[in-house]
Amino acid sequence: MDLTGKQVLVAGLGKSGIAAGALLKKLGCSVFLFDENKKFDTAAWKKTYPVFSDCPLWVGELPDEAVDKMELAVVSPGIPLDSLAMQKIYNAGIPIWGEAELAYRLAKGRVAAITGTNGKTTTTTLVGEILKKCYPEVFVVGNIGIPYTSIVEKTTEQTIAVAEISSFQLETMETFHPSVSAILNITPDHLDRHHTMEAYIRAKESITKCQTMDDVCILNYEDEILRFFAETLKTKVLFFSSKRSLAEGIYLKNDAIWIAQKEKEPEKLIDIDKLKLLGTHNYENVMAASGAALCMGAPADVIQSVLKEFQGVKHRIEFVRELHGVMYYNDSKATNPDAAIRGIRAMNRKTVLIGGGYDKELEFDEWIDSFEGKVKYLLLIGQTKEKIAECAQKHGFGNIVCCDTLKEAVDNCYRLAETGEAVLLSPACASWGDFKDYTQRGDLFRQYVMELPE
Ligand code: UMA
Repeated sequence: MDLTGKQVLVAGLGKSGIAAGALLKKLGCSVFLFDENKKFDTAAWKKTYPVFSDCPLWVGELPDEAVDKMELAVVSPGIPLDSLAMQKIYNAGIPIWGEAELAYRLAKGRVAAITGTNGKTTTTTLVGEILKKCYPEVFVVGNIGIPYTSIVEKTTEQTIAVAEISSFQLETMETFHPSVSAILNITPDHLDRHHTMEAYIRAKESITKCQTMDDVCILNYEDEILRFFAETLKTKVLFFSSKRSLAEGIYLKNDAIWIAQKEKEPEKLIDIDKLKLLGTHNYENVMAASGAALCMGAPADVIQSVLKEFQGVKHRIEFVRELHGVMYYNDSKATNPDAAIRGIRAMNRKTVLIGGGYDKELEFDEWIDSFEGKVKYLLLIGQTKEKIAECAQKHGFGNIVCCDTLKEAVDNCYRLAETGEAVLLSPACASWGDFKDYTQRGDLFRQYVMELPE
C-alpha cells in the first residue's frame, strides 16, 4: 500500500501514536498530530521526539481546519470511537484505522493473534517464546506493550508477528487477518468504553472477521459464549478445555495436557507438574499457546521444552519478596475482577489484599465472594475505593482500610500482615488516572515493598 504524500492525522500521542507517526513519516506522509489531553506539553514532547518537530500538533479539541486537510486518521487504542474528535473525523468521511490496522496493512509475513479478557499477555509471550525457537524472524507485539507499527519495517515474508490484541484495537481493525487467532475467555471488562457486554463480546469476536477455512481460531470450550460462537465461524476451530476430554482439541486430564487429533489416539503433551506456571487459568493459557504454536508449525518437542522453562510474565502473580515470613506478590496485571479472582485463588495462605483503581463500570460482587475467608484485610486505593468498600460490606466483609496512595497501602500491609501470610496487590481495576499503566503501578509496588525495613 502506498501512503506516500498522504495527509495523515495521528490521534493519541502515547506509545502507539509515536510509533505510528514515526513510521508514517518514514513512508513520506505529511503527519499531523492530535491529543485530547488539554494538559499535553507540546514543547516538551516535541523536544523528546524531534522527528515530529515539523508536524502540526493540536491538543484538546480537533479544529475543523485539521479535519478538512486529512485523508486518513490513525487512532491509538485508548481513544474511543465515540469521542467528539473521532465523530468529527467519521462524519467527514475520513477513513479511521487503528494503529494495529495500519501495521497489519504495511507488514509482511504471517500473524498469530491472541485476545481474550484474561491471559493474553502470558499466552502471547509463550507463543512468542516457542516460535522463536522454530523460526528466525519472530516479533511479539501489540497490547503487550510493543506497538505493532514499531516492527513493520523489519518484517519480511518470513516474519511471524505474535500479536496480543485488545478489544480497543479490534474496534478499529478492517483487514486484519491472522492465520491463527485465539480468544481465551470473555468476562466483563472495559464496559465504560464498550458500554454493553454485547458490544465488548462483538469486539473480541471480530478477531476472526477476515479468517477463512485456511486459518484456525483457538477457543476455550468451557466459555459458553465462545462455544456458541464457534458454530457461526467460517474458519477451522481448535478447542481447548480444562474440564473435559475432547474428541478433537487440547485438554487437561489426570494432571496432564493432551492433544487429540481426528482418528488418532490422544497424545500427552506434558504433565502439569513439569510446568513452572501454576493454576488452572495458567493451564488454559498453556493449552491455547500450545495450540497456536502447533498451528503455526511448531513441533511438539520444542513446545514441551519451552513449556518446562517458562516462568510466567511480570506483574502477574509475581513473587516480589519474603519479609518477616510474609510473602509479597505483585498482580498489578489483574485489571478486572475476573483476573483478580484468579489472583486470590492462587494464594495458599491468609492474604492482605490491595485493590481498587480506575472505574471501568464493573461489578465487584464475584471478586468479594471469591475471598472465601482467605482475605484478612482489604486495602483500597483509587477512584473505585468507595464503590468496592460498599460492595464488600454488602457481602459481609468489613475489614477494609481506605488509603490515599499505593505507598500508604503498602505501609499498612507491612503493619497488618503476620508471619505465614501473604500480601497481594491484585487491584481488579485498571491503573489509569493514578498511574501511567499497570506496569508502572506494579513497579512502584515492588519498589515500596523492597524499601520496607528488615
Ligand atoms: N488519549 C486521548 N484521548 C483518549 C484517550 C487517550 O487523546 O480518549 C491520548 C492520551 O492523552 C495519551 C495517548 O492518547 O497521550 C495514549 O494513547 P493510548 O491510551 O492508546 O496508549 P498507548 O501508550 O498508545 O498504549 C496503547 C495501549 N493502551 C491502551 O489500550 C489504553 C497499551 O495497552 C499497549 O501496550 C500499547 O498501545 C502498545 O500497543 C495497555 C492497556 O492498558 C497495556 N491496554 C488495555 C488492557 O490491557 O486492558 C486495553
